[in-house]
Amino acid sequence: MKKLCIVLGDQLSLSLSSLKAINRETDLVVMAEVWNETLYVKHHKKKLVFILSAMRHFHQELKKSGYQVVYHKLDEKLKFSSFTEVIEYHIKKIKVEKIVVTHPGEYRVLQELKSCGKQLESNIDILPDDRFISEQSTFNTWAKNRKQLRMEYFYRELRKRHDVLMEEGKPVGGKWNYDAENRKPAKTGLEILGPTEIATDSVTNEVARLVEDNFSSHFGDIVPFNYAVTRKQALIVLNEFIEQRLVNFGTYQDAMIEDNAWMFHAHISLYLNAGLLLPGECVRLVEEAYYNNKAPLNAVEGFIRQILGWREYIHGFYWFVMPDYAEQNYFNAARKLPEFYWTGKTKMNCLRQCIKETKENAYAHHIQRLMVLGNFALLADISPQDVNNWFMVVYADAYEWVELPNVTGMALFADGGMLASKPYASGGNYINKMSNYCQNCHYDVKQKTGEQACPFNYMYWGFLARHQKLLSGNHRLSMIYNVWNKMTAEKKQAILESAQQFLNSNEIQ
Ligand code: FAD
Ligand code: DLZ
Ligand code: SF4
Repeated sequence: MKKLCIVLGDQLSLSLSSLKAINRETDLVVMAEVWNETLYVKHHKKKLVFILSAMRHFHQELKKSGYQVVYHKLDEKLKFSSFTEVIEYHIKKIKVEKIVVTHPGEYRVLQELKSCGKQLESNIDILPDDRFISEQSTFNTWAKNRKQLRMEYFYRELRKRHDVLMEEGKPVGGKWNYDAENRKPAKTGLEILGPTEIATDSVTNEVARLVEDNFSSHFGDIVPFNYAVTRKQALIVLNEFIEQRLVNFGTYQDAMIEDNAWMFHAHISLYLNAGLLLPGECVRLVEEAYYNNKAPLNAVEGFIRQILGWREYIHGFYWFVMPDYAEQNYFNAARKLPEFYWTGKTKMNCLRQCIKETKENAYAHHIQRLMVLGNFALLADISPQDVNNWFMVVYADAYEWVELPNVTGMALFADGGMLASKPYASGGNYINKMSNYCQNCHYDVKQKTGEQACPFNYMYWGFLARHQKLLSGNHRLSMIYNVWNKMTAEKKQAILESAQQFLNSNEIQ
């Protein structure tokens, strides 16, 4: 009798709880490329190449570490649609005492594994997901009985609990948060090194051919492919970030520059989310960089807040609010996603740039996702279902546990404020301040109404006016509603007419 350990495609860590629970010489590990996982959303081609290549490399690593592993490739004679079919197949072949799996990242997969256990009448042990710093119970205990679930307070708890950037029980430097220093636009002449590029090998090339042959209708470019596909390579990316870009990470965290997709960001979310890097090691290495005087506190605290704060919070939040959360639609937004989100064909330069880079890289940084791509969808009342689908498709780091709260909660405020304290809505001014996109735009960011005016400007007010009943009670919006209420009737009418004309125009069909 053996244990059957299923390692999912985003669980590529040798320290995984399921691997720790088996005997590497006698029990069996199974990894499988299955059609349902490649097709449940039409993933960006680059994401497919990344995941499948990283899975195949991890299989080699498991073998080297002495595990008994069976690996099923997508294009082999023996094809599997689902994890259930894979488990069923192995249960028929060998006597299985128990199935062991680390808790999956997505609710959908958890349901599948649970019902598979029932259906096959086999024991299935779902072990805690140890690819995060905190356990789910920590979030649940923190969240229970709280009126509001704000990231900042969960982050402070974790700083204390894990003793990160702490000195005698107080935050290093005296403040928890240096965000106010992290909002600078990029100045001209700033030197920004390109991202770390990892050369492809024969495994990745083979997977790239498989993806081209089988998923040609999916969005996105495969070439150039410079992503890491092993832990060793991912550590190179992380270390180069710490050596070269961390120093400026904080200051220019929100800045956007035309034709520079990478800025001073780390580009590691796809590795963290697939298990190639662990959040704890990223936090410790960056903290060390601070104590070794390699980077200032605003950069180090800013980065640590992204991982120890946002990433942990988002993960805990997802499992706390699922499954109902997937249905949230506070504004009853129903417009379908404009075609330009796929083609990039729009006169709005900010959106054109972000979509072009997303297509090329399966990557955009946070402010591009939030304040350009998400902001437009919010202002135009685009259906949360469509927006979530788009964000799940286009990014190499997208899994529902992280994509859904970021889109439904942060970008769209479609949960009515469970995650964010107010909608991240903004006019063109913000984009103009934080980027140089407006310099090359068909529209004029300074104009508020009329054909030439920046659509973000009138759409911003149009959104606030449409949803005044739902939003005017929010004290963080009271100043802005005061401005709206004081506008003359003519001005309001001109804004609303411009917004209506734009929303009915070809530009957003
Ligand atoms: P950096 O800016 O260098 O930050 C470092 C790390 O912090 C990231 O690698 C990531 O692991 C973590 N992090 C930062 N912000 C967040 C956040 N809000 N939530 C969770 N982790 C965070 N992130 C994903 O990993 N997958 C997604 O599908 C995803 N979808 C998003 C959708 C929207 C609308 C928004 C606004 C944000 C989304 N994010 C998502 C969060 C964030 O944009 C990405 O994690 C980040 O851009 C990844 O790039 P990076 O590694 O260069 O990050
Ligand atoms: C994303 C993904 C893809 C594209 N393909 C596979 C696959 O073939 N086999 C697999 O085990 N995992 C894959 N994954 C990752 C899973 O979708 C992921 O494990 C679940 O979304 C749970 O988070
Ligand atoms: Fe975007 Fe408006 Fe600036 Fe054009 S003018 S780039 S639409 S913010």
